[in-house]
Amino acid sequence: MFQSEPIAALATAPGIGAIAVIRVSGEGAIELTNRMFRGKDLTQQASHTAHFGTLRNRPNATGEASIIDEVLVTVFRAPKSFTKEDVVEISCHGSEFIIQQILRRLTQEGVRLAKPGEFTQRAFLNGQFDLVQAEAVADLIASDSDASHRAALTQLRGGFSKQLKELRQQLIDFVALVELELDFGEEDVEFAHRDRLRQLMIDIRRVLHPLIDSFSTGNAIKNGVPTVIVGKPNAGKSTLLNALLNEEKAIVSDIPGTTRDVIEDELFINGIRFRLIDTAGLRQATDQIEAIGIERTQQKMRDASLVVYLFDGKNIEPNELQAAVSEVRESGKPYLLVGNKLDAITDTTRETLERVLGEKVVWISAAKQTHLEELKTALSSRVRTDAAVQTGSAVITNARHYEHLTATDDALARAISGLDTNVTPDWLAMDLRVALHHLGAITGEITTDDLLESIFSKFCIGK
Ligand SMILES: Nc1nc2c(ncn2[C@@H]2O[C@H](COP(=O)(O)OP(=O)(O)OP(=O)(O)O)[C@@H](O)[C@H]2O)c(=O)[nH]1
Ligand SMILES: [Mg+2]
Repeated sequence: MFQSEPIAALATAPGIGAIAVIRVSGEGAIELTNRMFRGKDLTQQASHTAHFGTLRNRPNATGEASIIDEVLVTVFRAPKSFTKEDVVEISCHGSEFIIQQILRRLTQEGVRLAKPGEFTQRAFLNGQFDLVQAEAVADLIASDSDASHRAALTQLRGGFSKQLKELRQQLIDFVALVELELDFGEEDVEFAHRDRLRQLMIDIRRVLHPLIDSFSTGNAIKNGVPTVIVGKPNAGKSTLLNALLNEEKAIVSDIPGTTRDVIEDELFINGIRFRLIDTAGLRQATDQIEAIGIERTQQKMRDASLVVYLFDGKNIEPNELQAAVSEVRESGKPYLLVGNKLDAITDTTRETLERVLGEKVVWISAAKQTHLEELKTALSSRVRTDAAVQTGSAVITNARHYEHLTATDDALARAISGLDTNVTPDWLAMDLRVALHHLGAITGEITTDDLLESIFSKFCIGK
C-alpha cells in the first residue's frame, strides 16, 4: 500500500476535555511517534494494540528530555486502519496546552498538520470506501436528528452506491460492444443486443427514480422542512408557534395584525426537523408596514414545503373559510388545515365548518395547549420521511448526488429514444458515455482534484 507523508491533527473536539486524541497517519507514523515516546518500543508492537508511556520533548544540551504528558498510544498498521496507512492515535490529557505541545513536537519529527477532511480523503483514495460513503462520514458527524443520523448511516454502509456500481459495470460492457460496432464503420453489424440494452437502461432508470424522488425528503431531513403557519390576523398563529416551541418567541395579542415580520425557529418532531415560520396575518393591509409583512408571508408560502393553514373556529364565516382554503389548495403545496380555539366553540360549529371544507381538520386549542400531539403527528406524517428512512431504503441527501442522478436519467432517456428511432451507434455511444460519466461521478469512480478538494474541505480538521 502506498503511504503518503505523515499528517497529524486533533481528532477530538477542540477545547478542554478529560482526554483528547491526536491522530497521526502516513509513512513512518509509528517510527516517528516512537522517537518521542518513552515506554515499549512501538515499532515492535502488533497492530491494534495500545501502550501506556510518556511523550517527551527533544533532549536538551545535557541530554535530558522533559515530559510533555502521560499518554496512551494505539498503533494501527497499514492496511488495517481508517486511512489504510500506518496510523497512531495518541490519547493525552485534554488540555489545549498539551495538545499544542504534542502537535508541535510531531512537526519537529517531520509531520505536517492535516487539512480538513484529509484523513477521510486518504481513506477514499486508498479504496477504503467510495465517495458516497466518504460524504456520509461528514453527514454522520453533522447529524443532529434521528432521521439524519439514520440516513447517513444507511449511506455509510454502502446504501445505494453498491447497486449503482453494479449497474454501471453492466452498462460499461454494453458501451464497449457499441463502440466495437463503430470500428466496423460502414458494415452493418450489431454486437450490442438492442433489446437487452434497452432493458438494462429501463432497469437502471427504475433504480434511479426512487432515489431522485427521495431527494426532497432527504433535503428535508438534512435542512429541515420549511413549514409556514398562515391564516387571518388573530387566528392564533403566534400562540401556536409559542406553544409548539414551548417558549414565548412571538408576541401574542388580541389586536389583529400583531405579527408584522416573519418569525422562525426549529422544532424536532418524531426525529424530523421542522423549520416553523410564523407570519403576518393575511388581510387587506391597513398600513405600509403591514403590507410589507403580508408580502413576506406570501413569499414564505411560496418557499415552504408545508403550509399550515390556521383558522379561528370561533370567528370565521363558512364562505370565507372555504374561499381561503381553496386558495391554499391552488398553491399546490402540501398543506394541513388546523382549526384553532377549540376551547371556545361548540360541537355544532366544528361540524358545520368541517362539512363545508369536506376534508380532515386537526382541531386544537393553541392557548390551552390541547391536542398539540395530534397536530405533531399530522405534521410528521405529512412529511413521510420516517417510513423511507426507517426501512433503511436509501435517501438522497446530497445535492451533488441529485444532480448526477438526474443527469444520468436524462442521458438514458435520450439513449432509449435513440434506440426507438434507430440512431447510429455513434449517437447511441455518446449518450451512454454521458450516463456512465454521471453514474461514476456519484460513487467517485470518476473524479477530479477540484471535486475532491471541494468535498473534503467541508469536513472538519482531524476527520
Ligand atoms: N380562546 C382561545 N383564544 C386563543 C387561542 N389561541 C389564541 N387565542 C387568542 O387569540 C388572540 C390572537 O392570537 P395571536 O397568536 O396573536 O394571533 P395571530 O394569528 O398571531 O395574529 P396576527 O399576528 O395578528 O396575525 C390572542 O388574544 C390569543 O390569546 C385559543 O386556542 N383559544
Ligand atoms: Mg401573530
